[in-house]
Amino acid sequence: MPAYSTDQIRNVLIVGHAGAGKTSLVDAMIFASGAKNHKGSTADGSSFSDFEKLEIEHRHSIYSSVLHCDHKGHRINLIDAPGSPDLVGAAIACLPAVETVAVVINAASGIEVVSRKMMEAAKDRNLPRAIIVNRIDQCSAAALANLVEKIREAFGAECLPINLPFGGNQGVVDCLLNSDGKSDFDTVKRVHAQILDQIVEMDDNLLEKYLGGEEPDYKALHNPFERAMDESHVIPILFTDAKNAVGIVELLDAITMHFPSPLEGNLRPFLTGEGDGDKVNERPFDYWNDPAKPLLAHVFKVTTDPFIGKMCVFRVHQGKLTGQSQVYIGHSKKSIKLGHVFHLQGKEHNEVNEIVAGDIGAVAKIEDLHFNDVLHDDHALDSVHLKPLTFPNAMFGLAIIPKARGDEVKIGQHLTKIAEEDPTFIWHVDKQTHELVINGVGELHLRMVLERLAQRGIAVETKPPKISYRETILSNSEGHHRHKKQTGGAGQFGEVFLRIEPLDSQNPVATRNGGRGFEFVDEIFGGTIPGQFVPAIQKGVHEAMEHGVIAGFPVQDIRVIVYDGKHHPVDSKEVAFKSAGKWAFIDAFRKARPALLEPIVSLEVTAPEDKLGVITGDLSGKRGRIMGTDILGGGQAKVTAEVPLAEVMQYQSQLKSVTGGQGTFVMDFARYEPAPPNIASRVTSAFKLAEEVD
Ligand SMILES: Nc1nc2c(ncn2[C@@H]2O[C@H](COP(=O)(O)OP(=O)(O)OP(=O)(O)O)[C@@H](O)[C@H]2O)c(=O)[nH]1
Ligand SMILES: [Mg+2]
Repeated sequence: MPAYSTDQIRNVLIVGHAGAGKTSLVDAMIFASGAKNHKGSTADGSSFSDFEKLEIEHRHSIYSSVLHCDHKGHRINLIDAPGSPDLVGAAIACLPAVETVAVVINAASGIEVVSRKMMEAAKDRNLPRAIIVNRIDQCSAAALANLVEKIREAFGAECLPINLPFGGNQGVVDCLLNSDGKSDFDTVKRVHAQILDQIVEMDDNLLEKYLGGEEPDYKALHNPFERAMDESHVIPILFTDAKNAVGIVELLDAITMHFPSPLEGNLRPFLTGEGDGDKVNERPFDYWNDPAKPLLAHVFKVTTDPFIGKMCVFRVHQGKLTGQSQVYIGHSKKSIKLGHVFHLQGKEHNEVNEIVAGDIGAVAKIEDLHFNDVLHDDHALDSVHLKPLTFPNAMFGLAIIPKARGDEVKIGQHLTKIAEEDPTFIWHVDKQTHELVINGVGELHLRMVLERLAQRGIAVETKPPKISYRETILSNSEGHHRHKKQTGGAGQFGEVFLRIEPLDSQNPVATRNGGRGFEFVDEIFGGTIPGQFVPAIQKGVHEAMEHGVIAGFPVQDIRVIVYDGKHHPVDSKEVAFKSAGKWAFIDAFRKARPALLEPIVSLEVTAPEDKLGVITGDLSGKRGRIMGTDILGGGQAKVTAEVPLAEVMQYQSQLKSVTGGQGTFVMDFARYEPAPPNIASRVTSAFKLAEEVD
C-alpha cells in the first residue's frame, strides 16, 4: 500500500514560456521537499527533470517529464513541460493527467505567448489554474506590481496574489494566513482581505459569518479555496525565485493546502460512444477517482527509456492498477498483464505494487499500448475515450534525404517511433514528389527530430518540400478517346465520350471526399458501353486525376459524366476502357480552363504592439490578407492573416528578422485557392505528362 491515499495527491502541470524557470522550479521543489538530498540544476546538466541528452545540450526542456515529492503528508506529482512555442504539443498532451495547471511567468520578460496559450488551453479543458511569477530576483518591486496589473488585465480580475515578496525579494509572505505584515509592494492587509472576500463567496455559511465580522480559520479553507479554483473564481498568483530557493516551500505549502485533490477538481471530459459527429450517447462520466470502481487509466505520454525501451505513462482516473492486473486496451477483447508498474522520478523509474486512483504511473514494453489509449478492466468501459485535445498543426515541412544510401528503412523506423511519442509530428513519402517529408509545428521542432536521428548515427540533408499544389477546372468541357490496339491475335477496343464540370468545393460530395471533391456520373444509355466496363472507366479517370494533367498534382473539385461510347463484342476489355477513360478525361481537362490551386494558410502572429506595422506590412508583401489585429494587453498584440503557404515556408526566420526575435506565430491550413497566373505558369511550364501516347 502506498503511504498516501487519493485525497492526499496533488497533480500539477508546470507550463509557461521557455526560460521562465519551470524546470528550475521543479528541481527546487524536489530538493526543498527532501525527495533528493542534493540540488539539481539545468545550468550544469544535473537537473532531475531535464535529463535527456538533447535537453542538457540545449539547456531547454524538449519533452515533458514526470516527477514527484512528498510534502506535509501529501504526494505531489509534478509534470514539467517544455515552453518553446514549437514544443507546446508536449504540454497540451499532459493536460488530461492533472487537476491543476500552473503557468509560470518570467518576471523579467512579462507575459509571453506560450503562457498565454496555456492559460487558454487549460481554461478550454475546464482545468483550475494558478500563476507562478518566477525570477523575481531580476525584477524591482514596482515592476512586479505592474506585472500583477498586466496579468489581471490579460487573464481577469480573478488573478489574485496569495503571497507577496518582502525584504527586497528575500522571501515571500503568505497573505491568506497572515492578515498583516511586511511586503515589497501592495500591503499584506489589503491582499489578505481581497483573497478572503473572494473565497468566502464559495460557502454561504462562511460568507454569513464573515460578513458578521467573524474571521474564518484560514487553515481550514481548503474546500472553498479549491472550489474557487475549480470555478476560475480565483486564479492564485504566487511569487518565486527558483535560483535562490525563495518562495519554494511556500509554493509546496500552497499546492497541498489549496489546490484540488483528484477527488475534487473538475470532471474529466471522458466520453462514451462511437463514431464522429453527433454522438447520441455522449456524456461525461459523473464519478471519478473511486478506487472501488473498475479501473480506468489514460495514457498521456509515450517515451523510450534507453534501458527498458518503450514506456507508457498514464494517469489512473478510477480504480487502481497493479502489475498483476488483467487489463484491456480500449475495444480490445484480449486482456493483457502489465507485469510491472512504476513511479517516475525524472529518468528514474521505481517499481511499486500499485498505482492508486488519482496517481500517475508508468508501464514498460507494452507494444500494443499507445498515446491517448484508455486502459480498463470492465467491458462496460470499452468505448470510453477522452474528448480530443487541440494540438497545434504540423504545418512546417522539410524534405529529408539520407546521406548514406540504404538508410531509408532505418529512418522510417525512427520516424515512426518519434511520431508515436509526439502527437504534433508526422511523416510520409509524398506520392507526387517521392520525397520523404517530415512535418512539425516549427523549425526548432523539426531540428530536434533531426538531432535525435543524428544521435542514432543517421545523417540527412534537408530541403524545403515541394508545395502540394492541386489542379482543377474553371469551365465545362467535353472529352473523347478511342483506344484501339491490334497486335497479332486478340485486339483491345474501347471508346469513351465524357463531360466534365467544376464542382463547388462546398458541395457535400466534395466535403465527403475530404475536400478532394469528385463525383462520377454514369449516363450511358442503350448499352453503348456494357455496365461491367464502367468501373474500369472510373479507374482510368481516377488514375489521371491522381497524377494530374497540367502540373503533376492531384485534381480536385470536378464532376465527370460519362455519357456515350462504343464497345466491341470480342476486343472490348477492362484495360481498353480504363485507358479510354483516362485519355478522354485528359482531353476534356485540357479544354476546360485548367487552373492550379495553391494552399492558403491562416497565420496568427503575436508580438509586441510596436511591431504591428512591420508585421502587417511584411505579410501584405507576401500576398497576405490581413484579417484582423488585436491588442492583447500586457504590451502584446496579435495579427491574424491568410497567406499562400508558398510565401511563408520560411516564416520562422522571416518573422525573427522583422521583429528582432520578439514574435511568435501559429499556422494552420485554411483552403486551396487558384494561384495567380505568374505562379501557375512557372509551375506548369516545367511539366510534361509521362506517356502522351498510350
Ligand atoms: N535569476 C534567476 N534565474 C533563473 C530563475 N529560474 C530559472 N532561472 C534561470 O533561467 C534559465 C532557464 O531556466 P529553466 O528552468 O531551464 O527554464 P524553463 O522554463 O524550464 O525553460 P524551457 O524548458 O525552455 O521551457 C536558466 O539559466 C535558469 O538558471 C530565477 O528565479 N532567477
Ligand atoms: Mg524546462
